[in-house]
Amino acid sequence: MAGLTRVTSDAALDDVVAIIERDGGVIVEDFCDAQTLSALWQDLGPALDAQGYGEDWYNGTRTRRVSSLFGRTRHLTPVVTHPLYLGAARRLMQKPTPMWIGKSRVEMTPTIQISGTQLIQIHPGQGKQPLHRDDALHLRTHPGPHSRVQLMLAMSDFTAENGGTLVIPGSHHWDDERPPTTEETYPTEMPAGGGLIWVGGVYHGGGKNTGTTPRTGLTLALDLGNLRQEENQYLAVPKEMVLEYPEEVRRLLGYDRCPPGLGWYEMEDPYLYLEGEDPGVARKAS
Ligand SMILES: O=C(O)CCC(=O)C(=O)O
Repeated sequence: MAGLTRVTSDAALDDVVAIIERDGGVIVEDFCDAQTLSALWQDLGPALDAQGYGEDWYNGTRTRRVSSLFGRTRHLTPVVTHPLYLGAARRLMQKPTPMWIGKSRVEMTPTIQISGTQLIQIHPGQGKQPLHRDDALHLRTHPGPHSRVQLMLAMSDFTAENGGTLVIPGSHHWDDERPPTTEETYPTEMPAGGGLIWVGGVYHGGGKNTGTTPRTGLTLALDLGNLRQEENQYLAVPKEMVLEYPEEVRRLLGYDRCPPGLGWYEMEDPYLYLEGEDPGVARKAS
């Protein structure tokens, strides 16, 4: 097959979900508006400039990475709640799961949550990253149900020369015996503001930068709510900043309870703790 299908933000969610199910990913050419992109650069650019290169072959010795993104900028809400990204993530992962509780046959629908966040700047001279599946973090076997939907927002133009993410379309259908090869990859080419959305079972990796300028991407992962978050969002985002986000984002950051009962605090929805009095503090004081 050819590279990934390209759509624009006004594409129908049903169509985008069908493309992702088939190919494992899609490119949304106009994912992020120029104002948001510029605000993200303003907040995150200095941290990137202050960061040294990675020190190992996987993270890249000519690559700079910055994490804790929801704690460093207040401009990620339109990115994580983009209707095609969040919409596709919900449709692909939040599948009702039937179970018996006593004599009752019930269905439970899992939540989803923000997992890892990183700004990744690949500099000239950086070689290609080993191809991998991001859901391997959760020791998943393949093929199987989707447990991660990832986004790469192009903060600068992505080209074949400057290290645009290499993707093997359709590889989420493969089993765990078939190895990925560079020959099967397609580079992600998209203008700054474009977004690559892909599922965790797709083989991909950062490309080789043979150009003269760095390539910068902002990546976010949404995972099923019953899995451990890749990045510890409770430490990455100070509580005062969590409170500045709308309810949907606070819940995505992990202040939510995944049915039937994961993540509770004092036997309640942890979201209640954010705004109200902390029952744990009251208990410790008594
Ligand atoms: O930077 C990229 O294009 C992909 C990076 C990636 O897949 C990773 O670091 O795990």
